[in-house]
Amino acid sequence: MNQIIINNHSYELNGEENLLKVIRKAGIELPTFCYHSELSVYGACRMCLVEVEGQGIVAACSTAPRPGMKIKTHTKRLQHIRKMALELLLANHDRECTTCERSGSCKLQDLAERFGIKEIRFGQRDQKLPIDDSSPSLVRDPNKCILCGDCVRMCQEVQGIGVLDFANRGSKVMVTPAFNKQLAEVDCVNCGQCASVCPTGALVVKSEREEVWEALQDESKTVIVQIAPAVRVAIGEEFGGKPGDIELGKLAAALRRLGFDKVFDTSFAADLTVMEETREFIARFKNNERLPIFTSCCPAWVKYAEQYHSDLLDNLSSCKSPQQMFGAVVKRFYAKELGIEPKDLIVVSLMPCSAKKFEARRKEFSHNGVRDVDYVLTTQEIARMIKEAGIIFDELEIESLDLPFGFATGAGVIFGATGGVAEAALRAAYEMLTDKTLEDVNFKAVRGMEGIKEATVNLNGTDVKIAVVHGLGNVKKLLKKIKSGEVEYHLVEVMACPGGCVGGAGQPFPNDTEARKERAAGIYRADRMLQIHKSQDSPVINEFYQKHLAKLSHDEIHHLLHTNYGN
Ligand code: HC1
Ligand code: SF4
Repeated sequence: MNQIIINNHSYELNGEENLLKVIRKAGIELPTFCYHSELSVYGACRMCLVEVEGQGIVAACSTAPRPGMKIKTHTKRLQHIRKMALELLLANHDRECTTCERSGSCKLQDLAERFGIKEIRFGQRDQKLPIDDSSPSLVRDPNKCILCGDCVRMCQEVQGIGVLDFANRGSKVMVTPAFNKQLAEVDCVNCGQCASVCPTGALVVKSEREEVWEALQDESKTVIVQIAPAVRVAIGEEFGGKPGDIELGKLAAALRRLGFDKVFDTSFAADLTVMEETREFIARFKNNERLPIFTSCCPAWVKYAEQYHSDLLDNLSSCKSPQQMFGAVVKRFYAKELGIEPKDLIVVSLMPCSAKKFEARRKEFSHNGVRDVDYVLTTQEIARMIKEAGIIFDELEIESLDLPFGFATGAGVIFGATGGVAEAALRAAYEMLTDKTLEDVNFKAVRGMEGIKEATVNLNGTDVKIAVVHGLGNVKKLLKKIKSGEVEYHLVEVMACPGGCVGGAGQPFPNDTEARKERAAGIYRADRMLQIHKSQDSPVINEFYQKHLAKLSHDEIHHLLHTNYGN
């Protein structure tokens, strides 16, 4: 007898740790603001209240299920309490929904509609709190905060940083960085994971849509776009598709209709990164020098290392990220080919990530006041632009990307999922070290959603020890072990966001564990569908080396494709 009764129907318990999970499995979408399966249970929003016979009203998220429990989920009393809670939240909340970045994906707006809230019986807070616009990646609007604490727990528990917290008492309680500082003044690494769990518009990724619209309408500019690996497996979600659907062809068609002159692929630059990073790794591996080498393509991780582990900066790969390699390469060679000044070639990136906006603004990536990457749009932002232009995404015929920088191998595409950068490097390292052809390109030990993965791969008789870590909280744990000598590796792939780039803060909502898994599966499907799986086999990469890089000195190549963080 392992049954539970929900609204007079019987359901089997199956080890669920709280009532909310049982009720959702029974097909009832109990509302909640503060429950996320990957965060600790807070139980503060009081939206998931249920009536348990003999026990009264309890929060489903923080109540363990017991066999024989009799539960009601939508009695008149519960409906009344939920409506009241919503009205109180709305009374304390900025209600300018039409101009809010989260309009259409806001949980508060959604529940107000679902519960038929037509009027709010409590007066609205009159004092407007200042908006924090200081960060290159995020905007924080405390007027829209409902104090669910999701951002606080995400930053603390999953990312291990803890720059956000509750401050003040009573009616003045608010979420803020310490001492009421601005986000840009504290140790925020711009990962945006706080915005990914924010149910309202209190924390959002900063928009650059206006700047891109302007560039697209400026006849004196050539505007090109690079598409990051993880965008292709998530953009479809904005148009009714499922996480993991590969929609690169429709996206290319939509981008041309928006007015982009050329549509290229960041994965081309990821192939270039593989070549550079693997050579760097092999040289250091052979000399047993500055090991482990840490990947450096994730800008939130780079900032994290700069802030907390300056002693490890020498161990970071000197490679620029693919986003920045792409920008550097096209501003130097492609602008010349087109016969235009680099400032008239506008490079837009489509990224799953909020930290890429910060990366594009780093001083290392501007020359004479011209940025290598001019603007960064997230997956959500480009979807909004497509909708704004009235383009019916579903009805588009798929189109190919432009050559040469629209050509990528599977190795460049798998960068988008945790483990992909390490796997792409292994596909190259094996052949560079052994001079043999790698037959099976699948290094499955580095795939999957486990927070810290380890693998030992035998290359030419030598064991290469690899770790793959994602989510900064896991990074913190792993670095502690590395520094204490408890574990030793030759190569460590680090991504700040859970799941790697597929889980970046610019991805569509919900950006949860399930969605990340499906998007990662889409990334590996995309690899299988491509003809070439190794960066070193790319004819475009090989031609690029011959045509452009062969003419440059070692120093010039270094300046173009590499950098030095923390200086
Ligand atoms: Fe990523 Fe990367 S994989 S960092 O996650 O190295 O954002 O997708 O574009 O630059 O290629 C992000 C993704 C992305 C870079 C590549
Ligand atoms: Fe914390 Fe990342 Fe949000 Fe910054 S962006 S406050 S580091 S979760």
